Amino acid sequence: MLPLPLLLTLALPVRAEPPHVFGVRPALAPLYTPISSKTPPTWKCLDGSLEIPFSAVNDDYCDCPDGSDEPGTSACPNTTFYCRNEGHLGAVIPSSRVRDGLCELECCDGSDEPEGLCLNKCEETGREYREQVEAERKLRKTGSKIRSTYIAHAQKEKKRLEKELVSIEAEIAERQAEVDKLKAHKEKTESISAATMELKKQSPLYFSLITHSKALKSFQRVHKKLKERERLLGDILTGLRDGYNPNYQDMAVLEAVRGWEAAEGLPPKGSEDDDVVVNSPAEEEELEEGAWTEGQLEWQLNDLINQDYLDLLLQHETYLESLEKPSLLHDLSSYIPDSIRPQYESVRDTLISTLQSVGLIKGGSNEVTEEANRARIAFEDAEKRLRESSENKEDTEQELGRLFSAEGFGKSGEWKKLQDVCLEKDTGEYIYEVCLFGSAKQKAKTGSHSNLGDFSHWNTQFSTDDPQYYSKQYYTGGTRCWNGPERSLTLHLSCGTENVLHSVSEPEKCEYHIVGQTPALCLPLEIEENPKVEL
Ligand code: MAN
Repeated sequence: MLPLPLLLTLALPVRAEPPHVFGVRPALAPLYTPISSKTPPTWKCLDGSLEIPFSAVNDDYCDCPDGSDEPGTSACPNTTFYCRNEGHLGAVIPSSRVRDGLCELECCDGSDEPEGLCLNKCEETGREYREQVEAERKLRKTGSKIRSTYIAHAQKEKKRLEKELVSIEAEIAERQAEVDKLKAHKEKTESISAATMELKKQSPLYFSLITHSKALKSFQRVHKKLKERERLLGDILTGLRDGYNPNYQDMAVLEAVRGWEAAEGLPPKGSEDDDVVVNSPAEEEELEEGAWTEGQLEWQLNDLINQDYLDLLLQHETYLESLEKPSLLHDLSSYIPDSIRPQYESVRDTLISTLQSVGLIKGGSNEVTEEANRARIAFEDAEKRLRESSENKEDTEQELGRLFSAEGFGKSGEWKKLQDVCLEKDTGEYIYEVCLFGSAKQKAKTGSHSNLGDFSHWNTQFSTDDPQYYSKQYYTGGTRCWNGPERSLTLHLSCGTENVLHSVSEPEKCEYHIVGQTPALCLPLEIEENPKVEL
């Protein structure tokens, strides 16, 4: 144990205040009170493990296991030293930096080194610090006023969106009712139409058309088979004609070959040009007017067979009806004044369709089907309108949800005002454009531009309660860099009275950093962001 207490400064006892022990932060000062009942006075290590003479505190020898007896020296490892920095703010440094011959920046009073080694710069440092704090305070005061207008904007937006939601919900209810009504109408007309169609199918004309179609199909099948068989026989006879030996004088074979040659218009085998078709009997055949050629039979028969005969029947009925005289109900419209004709026609159509549905009057050809079609289209249109309203509702709900969410526009909605606000910075070579919460671009003066990405997230390294969370915006998924990653941008923001971009850098290829300011980050003065000094 060193005999002389080092750097132990006892303050004059003013109103029983605890002595000031060198290197002890003010909050812990009361714990360094000597036990005066003992002679000489003693002191207990802060962990309570040892009682040592008070003179052993700060004697540059480490007595306590927790190092608490040497707050003003570097004798104990892993302890801290407090410099009072009068005129400025007190600071805490590791004890290992005490009396190491270097003037610590944090200790502007030079108390970490023996007297005379370091100048006391606390007055100047304190003044500069206070000026800086004052400037920041003013900035924050002005900025936070602007920020509060942003918050007010978000609240207005909330009200607007809530109102919009109510009206969308009313619209949905209305459109849903319309869909239900039109659905019922559609189903009714469809069932009437289906029954009517069944009746129409009983028509002898339709029946005959279907029979014709079936017969044609059968002919087509048989024709196909015969063609195949003809091709096969042709191959056999051609083979026989090419390969038979005339020297055998086999009359049956000779007859077959000559017969084949005649049918195909081929010259007798053995003559010159015996491959050339001279006279095809098929080509000679003359077609009746309107008769189909073999090619037409091959290619167009299917179309005829697959025709929609029901549709044909309906067309036929329409044609017949066009020849008939219009009914009294239809005819009456020519006597109706123009001003009320639309109302009249609407009432008339409803009446006609009701009378038709109960069988009191004959439905015009296709009218039932057309009505069913109209009902289906009206129903589908109404359904589309309902879908649009539902999507609109979803979007509005999403917008509302994002408005006051930490991951969206902030818990107070302070960022909403800046949605799609575009800021620019001209660096000479490029103009950088950031549309907040939208996308970022690097625009070349030549007119071309590269996408630097879309807003993706805040600074998720911090919790949403930490103001640092909102100090960075990440834009990702931009245009891919040649031989490199997709372009991306980190926007570093701090409190300022304007929304502005100050500087741009590209520390890694195609990874851009932009530094800017915004009032959205100016918290009101009463909210302390980061208490600088622990007392
Ligand atoms: C362009 C710009 C640059 C980028 C290179 C990468 O010139 O987008 O910022 O570094 O492409 O090839």
